[in-house]
Amino acid sequence: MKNVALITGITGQDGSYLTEFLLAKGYDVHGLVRRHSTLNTERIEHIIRSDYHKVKFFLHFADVTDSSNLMRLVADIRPTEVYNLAAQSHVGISFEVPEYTAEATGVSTLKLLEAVRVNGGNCRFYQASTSELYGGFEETAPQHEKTPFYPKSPYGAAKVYSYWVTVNYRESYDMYACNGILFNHESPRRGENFVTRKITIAIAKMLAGTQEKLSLGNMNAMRDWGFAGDYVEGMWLMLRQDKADDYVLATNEGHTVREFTEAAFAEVGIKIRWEGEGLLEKGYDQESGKLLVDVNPEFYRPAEVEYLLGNPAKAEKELGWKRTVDFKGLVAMMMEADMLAIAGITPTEYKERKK
Ligand code: NAP
Ligand code: F7E
Repeated sequence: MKNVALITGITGQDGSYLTEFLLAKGYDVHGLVRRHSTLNTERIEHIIRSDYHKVKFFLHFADVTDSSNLMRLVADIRPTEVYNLAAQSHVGISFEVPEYTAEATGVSTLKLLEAVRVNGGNCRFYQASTSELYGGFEETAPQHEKTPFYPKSPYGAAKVYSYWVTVNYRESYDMYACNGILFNHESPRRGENFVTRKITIAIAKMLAGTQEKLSLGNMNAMRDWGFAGDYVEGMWLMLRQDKADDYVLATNEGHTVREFTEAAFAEVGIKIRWEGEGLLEKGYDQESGKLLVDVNPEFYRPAEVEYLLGNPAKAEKELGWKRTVDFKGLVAMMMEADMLAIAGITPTEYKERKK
């Protein structure tokens, strides 16, 4: 039987890596794209321009809040695997647009599951669940598949709904439906307003002379950051098992936002000297004394998830999943990509600078 994947959120970070991964495995890939007034296909532009387009790779206009649209597309495409990656995925912004987040990140999962069920229910379903389910529950860190949920944002709450409705469809209708509970994963394709990419872009711009300083929110927040390319393989592995189940993907290595910032500056040869605390904390170039980092309360959230650290033991044992990029490798990859793209440096110049 032909492998046919349907990906919601194909224009996002994970959607783009997953598409490359599945096309390389010989899948037909169908992706749902929202209508925008500006171009939003930057991350998959290279695939649109490749020989795959309209042969093995197909795009369809859709919005995951529109159930009639989903119903029709599932009926037309007849996917063998569905990867539900679409979401309003920014935690901070979910406080600004809570109702829309509930629709796009929560109820839309029910709409897609229902579209699959009504159309026969016999394809495999991946739900993009998240470490934000755990939110404020730090006691048993590293968090794992059995850690209780305590979401701390409209985004987290919407994802809790999606998690449980996926389990519910598995148990009620015997559907092959899995939750991948993924801890933060990043890449040079990460959205520009997530903290890691915000940092690497800011440093590249500062070195190009087009930005003065980097302003951040809570620098004590700790995250378990992995590489997105590793995590999409985990999604696919979850759909290869005899029985559907839920799995954590993480690195079990935690770093604060401050440590990420230091590591990113270190990649371009700058050592940071920190002074002050909380809102008054500032980071200076140790050599020149120039102010490089400060804190702006604009980037604080009404409720913060302070500490996320994941235990991927179940995925490692049952799926054979293993991450290939560590924290230092991830920071280096992201910093280099933004230096080449933004600071206009050639790979040779970048290597020279790093010596
Ligand atoms: P992302 O870069 O923000 O991509 C989100 C995707 O969803 C984009 O393609 C976006 O389309 C699409 N989308 C949003 N609202 C939609 C709507 N109403 N209808 C149709 N499409 C819509 O997110 P990501 O980092 O790739 O993450 C993928 C999924 O994993 C998300 O569900 C996220 O919540 C979840 N997750 C991410 C992480 C992480 O660390 N990256 C960790 C755990 C879970 P546009 O391009 O049109 O905006
Ligand atoms: O924040 C702190 C912020 O926005 C990380 C999404 O993919 O991962 C992501 O959610 C931490 C938070 O990601 C700034 O307060 C400080 O503590 O990069 P982020 P996130 O909120 O962890 C999870 C797993 C998902 O599922 C989500 O979809 O960094 N922080 N200063 C800041 N964050 C941002 N964005 N901007 C700052 O200036």
